[in-house]
Amino acid sequence: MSCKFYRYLFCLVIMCLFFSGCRKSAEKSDVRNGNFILGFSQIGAESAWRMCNTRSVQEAAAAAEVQLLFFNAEQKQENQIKAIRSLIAYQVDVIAFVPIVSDGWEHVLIEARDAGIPVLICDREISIHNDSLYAGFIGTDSLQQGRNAAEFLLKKFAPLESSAENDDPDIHQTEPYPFDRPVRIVELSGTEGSSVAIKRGLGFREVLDRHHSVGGVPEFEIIYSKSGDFMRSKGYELMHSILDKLNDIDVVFSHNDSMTLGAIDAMKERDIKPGTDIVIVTIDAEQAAINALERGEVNCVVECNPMQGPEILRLSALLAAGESIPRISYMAEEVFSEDDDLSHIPLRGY
Ligand code: GYE
Repeated sequence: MSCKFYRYLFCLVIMCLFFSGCRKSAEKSDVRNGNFILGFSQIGAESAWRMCNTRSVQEAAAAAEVQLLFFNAEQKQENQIKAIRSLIAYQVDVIAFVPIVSDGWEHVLIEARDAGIPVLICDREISIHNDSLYAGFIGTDSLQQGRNAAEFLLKKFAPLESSAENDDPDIHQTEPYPFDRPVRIVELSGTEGSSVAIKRGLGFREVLDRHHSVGGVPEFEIIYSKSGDFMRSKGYELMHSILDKLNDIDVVFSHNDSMTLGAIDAMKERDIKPGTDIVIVTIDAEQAAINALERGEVNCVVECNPMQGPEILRLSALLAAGESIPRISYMAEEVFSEDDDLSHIPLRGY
């Protein structure tokens, strides 16, 4: 066969590969009646919260009969960037993704913009110079979650006489606290560089820093902080290593329930009574954490709502139809603590 033939054959193969990987332009015309293709890049499956978040998106897409191209990045940002590039090549109508960390998204978002594909940021936030590169954010207010965690501690460690003055019988006071030293707090933080870990830590410190010692009420001191990557196994290992080197720990503030449950396992192995010997404040509100709250092993659970699927599909449908969406949409969330009537808490579903 001549060289010319093989050249034609090669071009033919490339053309078939390219068009087989891309949508037919005719399909694009369906987007206005809700038939669109949503590309979704998820972080992984590091916690019960994350797996519920994934189910929520998949179930919402199925209910809306929207074609979902779903990628699991297995905790790697480079896998998310590859997935987004594949979704651009496939010419999906909308790209939604959960940024595992805040930085490093500028280039791939420019590629999505140049391909004319709107992007919805979900759950965690990104920090980029040009925020016109994404259409909007739907997720949880992690700064407020950190604040809520600290507000509980201000109540928990308020001087006994002040709660007597408030006549608030529902405030569970610790035993008369040795007010001769600050309250010593250990922080199990989330994935380093993730917006949720950064903002939960900021919100927590902002409230504690506002509080100052009045009439002998102790300051609050974060004596140790380290990332457990939102994972139960790392929360367990971290708590054991902390207990090996630190004494007089009054509080564990954990950025998610998975790490908290691991930390509780470690405490129990050392005959430390979680929730009594060490006050525990945790974020997410998965069922296992609510159960621990009911057993008195946790003192406060700050809700972080993973059921974002319906909102993600609703906002994506607007984007697919060429509509604009709010820049920021927060999920509704509450705080559950030992001072509440826990019987009203609905089953969590995760
Ligand atoms: O708190 C944790 C998950 O990004 C808000 O990530 C989410 C966090 C959540 O692994 O359980």
